[in-house]
Amino acid sequence: MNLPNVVTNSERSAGPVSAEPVVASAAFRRSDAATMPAGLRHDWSLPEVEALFALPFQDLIFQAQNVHRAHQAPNTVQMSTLLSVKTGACPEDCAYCPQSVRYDTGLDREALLAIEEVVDRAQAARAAGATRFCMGAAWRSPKKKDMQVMTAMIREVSELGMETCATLGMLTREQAQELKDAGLDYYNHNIDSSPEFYEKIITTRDFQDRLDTLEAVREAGMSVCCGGIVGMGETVTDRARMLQVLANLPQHPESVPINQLVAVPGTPLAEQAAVDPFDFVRTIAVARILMPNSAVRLSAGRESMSDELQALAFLAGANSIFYGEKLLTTGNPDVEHDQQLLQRLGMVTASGAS
Ligand code: SAM
Ligand code: DTB
Ligand code: SF4
Repeated sequence: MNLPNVVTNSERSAGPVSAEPVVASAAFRRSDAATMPAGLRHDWSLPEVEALFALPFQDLIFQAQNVHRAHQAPNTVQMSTLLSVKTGACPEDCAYCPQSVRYDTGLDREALLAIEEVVDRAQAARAAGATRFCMGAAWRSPKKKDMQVMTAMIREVSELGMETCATLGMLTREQAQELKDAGLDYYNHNIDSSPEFYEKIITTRDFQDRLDTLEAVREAGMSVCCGGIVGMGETVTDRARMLQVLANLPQHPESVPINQLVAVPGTPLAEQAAVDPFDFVRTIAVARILMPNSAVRLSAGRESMSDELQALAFLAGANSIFYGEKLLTTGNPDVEHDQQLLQRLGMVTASGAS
């Protein structure tokens, strides 16, 4: 797949923009969401995207909020809970990642978890209000024996009535189809940054490998979760390029996680200076404008963000979070704190809880 600029028929479907109050669970179905009469765009030029980044902050947020209100249920957040089902000892060299075998981050490697334990954790996540359960594994790509366990695991989590997501590294077409057949709804595979910056942070695979897996996931009929990381030392142009690539895919990812780098001691990016919070929010706002029907997820890094900054990210168009005390190996805000925050902001979750 080489970044074509095609609008798919499913994305052309126009519909009325609802101004009704929100019943979150129904309103969040993006397939029902209204699209602009002209359809979604897949032909963004880099100067156009850079021009959005260059807008005065308030103009950008205003534009993002307008797009958000026209395409998404306002005041609503979708919550996914993550679980690392296989931790550490990954052969890849992603400079941001505490799970790479190449960096001494003090992380204990763990074997693939037992299916019963994963199902217990998924049940607990559902009880706490998560609607999607995302299983992550520190693999370059899954092996045959891994696929046998993962497909059985996905079947069981799916039977709980939750949406399922997995992030297991690169997939062949056959593997993508096997996961789909097991009931997997979403596959997370991030492009992480611009094609140009990518080789500065990862040398063990290339950007095209990521695009090939994304294409395999699409062909198998799964929803795509694909985003990246802000704060690795990339330029604003790199951020614009990353979002341009995502928006110009044949179909926008249904879910776009925007992670703020969690600078983990022992990784090559441990000493990376923190990103300006307004620049982080700008990235969310531009993602919202470019991909109006997608869920934009305020992802890693929330533990170090103030409530006010998170509120600003929601105002800029974020409408999804990772929910639960842990991401994969690093911390995330307490469930109680998140529930309080949503309540203080008058936000409801996709499951209808406040
Ligand atoms: N091994 C699989 C892969 O790389 O595709 C799946 C797991 S990997 C940990 C999933 C994503 O987590 C990465 O693509 C990256 O975007 C994000 N991530 C990993 N470490 C991070 C960090 N320290 N800060 C922010 N995001 C991070
Ligand atoms: C994504 O974009 N972010 C999540 C999920 N997809 C798999 C992972 C964040 C990981 C942060 C570092 C850690 O906890 O290990
Ligand atoms: Fe491995 Fe994924 Fe971490 Fe890269 S991001 S080192 S592929 S677990």
